[in-house]
Amino acid sequence: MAHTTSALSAAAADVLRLNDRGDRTVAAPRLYPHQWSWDAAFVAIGWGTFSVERALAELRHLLGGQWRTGMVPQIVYSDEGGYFPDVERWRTDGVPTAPTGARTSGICQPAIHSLAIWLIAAQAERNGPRDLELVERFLRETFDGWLRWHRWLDEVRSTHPTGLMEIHHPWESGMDNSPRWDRPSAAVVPGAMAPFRRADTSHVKDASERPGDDDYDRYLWLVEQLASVRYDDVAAREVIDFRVGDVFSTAVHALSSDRLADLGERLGRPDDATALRSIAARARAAVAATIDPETGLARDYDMRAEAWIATETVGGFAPLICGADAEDFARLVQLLAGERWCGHPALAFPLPPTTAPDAPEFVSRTYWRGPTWPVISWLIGWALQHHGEHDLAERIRVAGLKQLADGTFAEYYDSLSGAALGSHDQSWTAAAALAWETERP
Ligand code: 9WN
Repeated sequence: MAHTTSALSAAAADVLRLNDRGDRTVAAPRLYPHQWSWDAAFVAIGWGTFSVERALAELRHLLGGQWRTGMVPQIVYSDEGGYFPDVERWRTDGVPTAPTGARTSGICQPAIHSLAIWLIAAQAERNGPRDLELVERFLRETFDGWLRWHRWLDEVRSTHPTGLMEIHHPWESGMDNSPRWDRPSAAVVPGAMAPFRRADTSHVKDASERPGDDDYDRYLWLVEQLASVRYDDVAAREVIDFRVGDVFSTAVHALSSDRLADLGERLGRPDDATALRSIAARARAAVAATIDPETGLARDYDMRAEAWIATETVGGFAPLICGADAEDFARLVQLLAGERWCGHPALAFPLPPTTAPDAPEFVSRTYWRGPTWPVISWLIGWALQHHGEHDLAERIRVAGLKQLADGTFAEYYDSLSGAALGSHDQSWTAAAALAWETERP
């Protein structure tokens, strides 16, 4: 059923309600029955369009899973079953740095949360004093937690000479089987471990939409390696087969650190705001330094092989997320709008596919190897708008809403046929619809 725009917002809000578990939202009804870190941030943006209170509860719940190190974990588990790896597989129970009040995985995801808080605060300002008071209280109570998260990413995860944020598992990037990780993943050689059975392929019937079994062997092996050092950040660097500087996560960190600095100023924490501005500046400079002079795209860095990773993926547009100097920025805008990317004639919608359609690694329906992900389109569009690129931002918003008018709220879409893929009723897809509707000029 095709949705008109206001009906789309109503249907999107229904998806959030369907996946609502009171103070947290499951990422998808069956495939992802827990709270995921970056999903929760997008989802909070969605909730914020019609309930600031519920949006803040989402982020509060996620922060309840924060590690003593400052890490905000990739998954805060609920008691619902049906997902693998289950929490036991992580062996985080009893790890000295793990939280005691929540059961979590042992890795993280991109730090988009402070952008979410910033957007929710802006919505509260439009709504009036009651919501503003909720945001002020939320900030007083949680600012230190978000600050510790950003400091940990800076002090512990950004120590490599490239200044890029270091990840130890493809899941930490949120773009699990992206061609970005093909080369470093080839160096991951799974050893002996307890057998396992995947749950995802029983929910998503066409296995070609998901990562492969060999990907999963590597994912689980990396979990073994991290668990073997009990998630000690320094020891992990020594044992882990996968050590990569993730340029997209670095850009997200830069963007969010700036937004948290804005919030710190508002809260009367000028010193913390200054520290956050420096973190943002360092991360932004690291992103800029990765730009391939030939293609204009930003690159990841394989820290074990000591080599740049120059795949043509959406990760290459990282400087658009955090801002860059005018020349680099303009070149990327042109590239994104052009025939190799959004303007590619074979695309169902003029939206950024996760891999360039003419790149050899492109597969239009396989997870992060080519489909379009609405939240990624939304984030890029928001950043373009924020940096003054209104035309392209608006074109992405309009196309994004058209894509979502099928009402499936799919996890991702075949970038060539436009078919809905993965889970339906995916929470962050509903959130993207709500955010786009709210940004209507
Ligand atoms: C592993 C929840 C998550 C997203 C990720 C996406 C997918 C998990 C999985 O689902 O990853 O984290 O089991 O496939 O890749 O970005 O946060 O929606």
